[in-house]
Amino acid sequence: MIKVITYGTYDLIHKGHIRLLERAKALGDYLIVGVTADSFDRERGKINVQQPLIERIEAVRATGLADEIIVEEYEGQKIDDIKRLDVDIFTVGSDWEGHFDYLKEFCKVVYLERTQGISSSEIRAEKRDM
Ligand code: C2G
Repeated sequence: MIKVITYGTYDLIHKGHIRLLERAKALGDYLIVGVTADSFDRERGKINVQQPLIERIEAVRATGLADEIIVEEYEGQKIDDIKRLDVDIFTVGSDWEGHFDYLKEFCKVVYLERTQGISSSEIRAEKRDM
């Protein structure tokens, strides 16, 4: 069984996120999605997140694409998760190209093309203008 892992905030879930999860799932047999804890997002400079962790987890669950959902709470957790969960493939969007190459020591790393023209920031801006 090929195990795939991917991570993200998944704020105001949109087509770009869903396309990413669909392609991540298609890379293997079992998809683990790491949803970032509110505190971890703040720590990494994401201060505009609209939905609390529980709502973002629920939105990922509702896609029906994740076989397992975990919470990402600290820098360096990816290595621990990959080892602990016996992951074969780590994947993330191409906006992160090169950034996670250090994980190649532990599993295969695949960057999937980011969907153009949609982002949580744009959705947040549209909501503000309404
Ligand atoms: N994504 C995409 N197309 C978009 C927007 C996002 O393919 N238009 C992808 C991102 O590349 C990422 C996933 O959807 O793989 C989740 O995106 P975010 O919620 O913005 O999460 P991010 O900040 O990219 O967190 O540890 C966290 C991870 O490193 C990624």
